Amino acid sequence: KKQRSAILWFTGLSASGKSTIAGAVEQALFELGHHTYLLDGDNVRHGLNKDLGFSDEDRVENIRRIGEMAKLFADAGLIVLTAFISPFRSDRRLVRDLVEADEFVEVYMDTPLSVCEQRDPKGLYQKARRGEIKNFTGIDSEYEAPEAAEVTLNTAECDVSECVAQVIEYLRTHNII
Ligand code: GGZ
Repeated sequence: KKQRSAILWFTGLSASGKSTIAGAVEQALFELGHHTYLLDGDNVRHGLNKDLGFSDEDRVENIRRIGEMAKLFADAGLIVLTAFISPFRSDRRLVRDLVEADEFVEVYMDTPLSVCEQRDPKGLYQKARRGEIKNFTGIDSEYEAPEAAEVTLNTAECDVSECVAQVIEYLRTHNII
């Protein structure tokens, strides 16, 4: 049976668990025999998009390019996973409109800011609070939460395997896998 291509678009604050859950979902899909590709800061912001920073304008362009890239990988037949804050609703909408309606799965990491800030794995929230980093999402730059995400996860309440199961369940019930 041929797999359907799709874009699993993870969105949420820094330290909300996007990369962790996207990576674990990718592993689960691999074990089920699906072909996937994960786009995240490590392979995009350090490469193709290394000319972009964190102004509103640069974030818009970051997401635009990532969306176009995700579409290309989906055209190639892959299940694409993306893990970027993607803070603006209008940018996520533009990406959604690049592909068929049932090919775009928005996964909202609804982890509270207080939890993300407590985790602060790179000390970035602390720097942002001190004013050493400007335009930090959730502190002095807007995050517009999705209004109708296909999947909503809260890593403060669910562990990794529960979150993965929720995504896989969605993909199954919607005949994506
Ligand atoms: C938000 C920032 C910022 C600012 C650097 N605001 O937790 P991280 O470190 O590893 O992930 C964050 C990453 C966000 O990049 P994205 O490409 O996902 O952002 S966007 O979709 O808004 O374009 C964080 C780090 O970069 N970082 N400065 N000011 N996150």
